[in-house]
Amino acid sequence: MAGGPVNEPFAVMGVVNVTPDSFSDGGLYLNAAAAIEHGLELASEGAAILDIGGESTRPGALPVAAEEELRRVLPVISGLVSAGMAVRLSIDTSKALVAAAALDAGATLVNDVTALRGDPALPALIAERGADCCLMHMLGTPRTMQQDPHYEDVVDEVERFLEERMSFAIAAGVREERIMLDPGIGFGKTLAHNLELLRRLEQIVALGRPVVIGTSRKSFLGKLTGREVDDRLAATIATNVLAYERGARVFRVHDVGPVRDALAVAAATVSPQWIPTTRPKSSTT
Ligand code: HH2
Repeated sequence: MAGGPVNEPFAVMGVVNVTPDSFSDGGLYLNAAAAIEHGLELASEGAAILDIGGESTRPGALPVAAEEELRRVLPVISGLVSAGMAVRLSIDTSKALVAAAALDAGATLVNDVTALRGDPALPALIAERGADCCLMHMLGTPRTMQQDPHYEDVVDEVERFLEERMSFAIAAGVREERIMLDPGIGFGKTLAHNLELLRRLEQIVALGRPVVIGTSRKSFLGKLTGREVDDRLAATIATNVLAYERGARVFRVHDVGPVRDALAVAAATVSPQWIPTTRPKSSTT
């Protein structure tokens, strides 16, 4: 599952939001040509996966009809496939109708932030197509999730939820080796919950499936640094490196190049049997 362009022991998943209202890049890539160009740029920076989404899940976001979501994402997936890059395409959706068309067009991974609780037709579709899927934890719905989220022990509860969702997916016919798990940073979590999940990420890694982590530019990083959404790259890198060290292997980010560099250094340090093959143009000490 992990494994980027030069057999990296991690995979960077570049975000391509084809939406007017995503929290950090809403409206920038609503036009298909701009979204395709952005996807190609992220691929050239070293993304192993591109995650294409047509519906924002930011706190307070309203649902989008399947037809509109399809209108946004399908030309982008087709355009990226036609460009013939060696990058896997993921569809960020909870709707079977959208996932089916995306898989037909060349996507191979379904990233469902509801962890198969949103559309009863989605589990069978993923099973039949033999697609990979990412199951993510979220408390409530995007409209309500940040209204005073509460847990007895956030890590225990997220772990139990992901274990149950994985069993559900397997019972629906999804092969275990197709499943990735995501603790859902920022989805019904306070700053303290997000930090606790990152601190004890090994507990989620112990479930035995590749762990996806999505901290990129999120508001808890703004709370910690006082920085606006377009100025949170350093904070994003810190969380991704920490998550790698604790066993996460797929990193969903907006800024692929810098995060990939940071992960290459982290991976070479933590797993010395892997060293990157990239050579700089000039040598320095
Ligand atoms: N975060 C977002 C969307 N999808 N999927 C997974 N698996 N994990 C995440 O952490 C995750 C996700 C939110 O980020 P973004 O897509 O940039 O914003 P928006 O939902 O506003 O489009």
